[in-house]
Amino acid sequence: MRDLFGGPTKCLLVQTKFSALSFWNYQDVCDIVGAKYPAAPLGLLTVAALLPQQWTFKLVDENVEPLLDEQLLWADIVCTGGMLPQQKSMLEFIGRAHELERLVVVGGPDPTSQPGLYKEADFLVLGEGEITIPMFLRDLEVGITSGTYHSTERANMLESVIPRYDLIRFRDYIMIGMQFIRGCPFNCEFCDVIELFGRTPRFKTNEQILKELQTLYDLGYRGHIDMVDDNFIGNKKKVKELLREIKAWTIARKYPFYFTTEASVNLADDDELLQLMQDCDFRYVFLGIETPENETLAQNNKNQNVNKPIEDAVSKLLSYGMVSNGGYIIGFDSESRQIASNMINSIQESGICMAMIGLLYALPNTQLTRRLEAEGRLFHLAAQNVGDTDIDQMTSGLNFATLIPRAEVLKNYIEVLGTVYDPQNYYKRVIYTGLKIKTKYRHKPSFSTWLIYMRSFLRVCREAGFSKETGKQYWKMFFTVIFRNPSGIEAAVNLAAMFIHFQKQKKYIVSSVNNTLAVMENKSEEAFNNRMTGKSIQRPARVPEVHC
Ligand code: B12
Ligand code: SF4
Repeated sequence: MRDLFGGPTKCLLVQTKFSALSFWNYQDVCDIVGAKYPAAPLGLLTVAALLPQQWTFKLVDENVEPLLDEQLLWADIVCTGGMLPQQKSMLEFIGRAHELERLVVVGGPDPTSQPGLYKEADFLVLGEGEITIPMFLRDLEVGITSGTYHSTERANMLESVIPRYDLIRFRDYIMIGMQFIRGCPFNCEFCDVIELFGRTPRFKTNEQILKELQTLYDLGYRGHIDMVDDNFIGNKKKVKELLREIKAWTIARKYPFYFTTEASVNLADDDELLQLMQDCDFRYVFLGIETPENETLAQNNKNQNVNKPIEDAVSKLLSYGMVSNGGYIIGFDSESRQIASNMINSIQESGICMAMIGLLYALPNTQLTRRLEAEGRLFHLAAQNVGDTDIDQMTSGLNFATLIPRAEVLKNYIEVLGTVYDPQNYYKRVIYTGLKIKTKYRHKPSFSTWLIYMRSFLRVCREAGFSKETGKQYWKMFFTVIFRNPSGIEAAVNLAAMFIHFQKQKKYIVSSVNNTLAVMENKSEEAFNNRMTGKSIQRPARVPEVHC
C-alpha cells in the first residue's frame, strides 16, 4: 500500500446531508439572504486541522453542493462524521465511497454513540478527534488499513488546533461556528453532551479564541459567529475573562463579528455577564428551557431551571439587546395532563419566537436511555436507520413506551405546535420582542453586505408581507415596531423571516404526527410497544400526576 501517512495524500472531507425539513435547516431564510445552508461543518474543519498538514484537503458539504464521483476518485482517503439525523446519509456515503474503492474514515457524535452501525467503515475514529486521530495516524503510518479507535481520555482543550476555516466558502453559510468550552457541569437525565464530553467544562484559553477570531478575520470573514458551546456560561468567571478580551480585540478591529450562543437560564441572574455579552455584540441566545413544569424539571435533574420564571429571564436578555430562542420537550413521564396549555402559555407570555419544540428522544448512551432500558421501555429499532421522515426530535422522538398514552402525548404536541406557530400568536411574540428589545448592535456590515441586507429585507416583505396567511400580521408588526422602537426592527424582521420556514415546517410536522395518530387508531398501543421493544410489556404505571 502507498504511504498514506507521510506521502502527498489527498483527503476529501464530506459533510453528509441533513433533512431539508429539520427545524434547524431554514432553507427559505438561506435563500433570502443568499446563503446555501445555515451552519458550517465545524467538526470536519477541526478534523482537517488534526490530520497531517502536508496532506491536501478538500471539503464537500452535501448540504451546499452535490458530491461528485470525480471528487471521490480524486481522494486517497475520505472522511465523514456527524450526528444522528445524518446517520442515513453517512451510511449511504460509506457505501458509495466503497463502490469507488476509497478508504473511509468515520467519526463524530453518532458513530461514537452507536459504533456498531458504522462497522462497514474502514476506520472508526470515535470520541474526541484530538485523542483518537493520533491513534489512527500511528496505525496508518505502519500501513494498517482498518481499525476502531476509542478512548476514555478527554482532550486537553489548551492544546486544541485552529479549525481549517480556509476549506469553506464563507458565503455558503449564514454562520460560522467556534468552540470555547466542551462539557457541561449540569446533569440533565436526557442529555448526551455530558456522556460524550463529561461534566467538567474544559476551556480553550482566551489567547486561543483570539487566534481563532484573528484567523477568521485574516481570511476576510465578517459577520455572524456562533459559539457552539453547550453552555457558554458553564464557568462564569472564565467566560467573563474571555469576554473582556474579546471586547478589546473587537473594538480594535471595529466590530468585525457579532455572536450567538447557547446558555443555561441562570445567565439572566448576572448583569455583569450580560453587559459584557452586549459589549461584544451577542444577539441571540438559545436557552434549554425544556418544560415550564417545575416538578418535571426536577425529575429530570434540570434543577438549574426550577423556579426560574422564563418570562423574566427573556425580558432581562431583551433589555441587553439579546433575543432568546428556546428548546422545549414534550413526552416526559411526569408531565401534567395540562402540559399543552402550560407550555403554550409559557411560550406566549415569555415572547420567545423561535421555540424548538421536540418530542422527548432517548439518545443513545444517556441516563434516560439506561433507565428506559432497565424498565424494558426502550424501542431498540428507533435509533437505527433514521429514515427520510425521521429528521430530528420533532418527528423521531418518543422512542420508548410512554407512561401517558402515546396518542395523548402526540395530540398535546400538535396542539402546542399548532397554537404557537399560528401566525397571529407568532407575530404577537414578534411584536413583543421588537418593542421590548434594547439593541446596541456594534457590528456594522460593509456596504456590499448592507446591500444584501436590503435585498433580503425586500424579499421578506414580499414573502411575508404579501402572503395571504401572514400579510396583515406582518405589516401590523412592521409599523408598530418601526414607530415605537425603531431599533427593534432588525430583530423583528429577522424573526418574521424565520416564520416563513417555521410555518412550512409546522405543517409538515403536524401532518406527519397526524398520520402516526391515524395509524395508531387501528392498533393497540400495547401491541405497538411490544413490537418496538421486542418484549411483551403492559403499559407501565404512570408516576403520580404533577400539577404545576
Ligand atoms: C452546534 C450544534 C448544533 C448546531 C449546528 C450543527 C451543524 N454544524 O449543522 C444546530 C443548532 C443546528 C444543531 C442542531 C441539532 N443538533 Co446539534 N449540536 C451542536 C453542538 C452543541 C456543537 C457541535 C460542534 O460544532 N462541536 C464542535 C466540534 C469541533 O465538535 P464535533 O463536531 O463533535 O467534532 C469532534 C469529534 O466529534 C470528532 N469528529 C467529528 N467528525 C469527525 C469525523 C471524523 C472522520 C473523525 C475522525 C472525527 C470526527 O472530532 C472533532 C474534534 O474532536 C453539539 C454538542 C457538542 N458539544 O458537540 C450538538 C450535537 C452534535 N447535536 C445533537 C443533536 C441531537 C442535534 C439535533 C438533532 C437536535 C434537535 N433538537 O433537533 C439538531 C439536528 C440538526 C439538523 N440540522 O438537522 C447531538 C448529537 C447526538 C448524536 N449522538 O448524534 C449533540 C452531540 C448534542 C445534543 N445532545 O444535542 N446542533
Ligand atoms: S444544561 Fe444542557 S448541556 Fe448541560 S446537562 Fe443539561 S441539557 Fe446537557
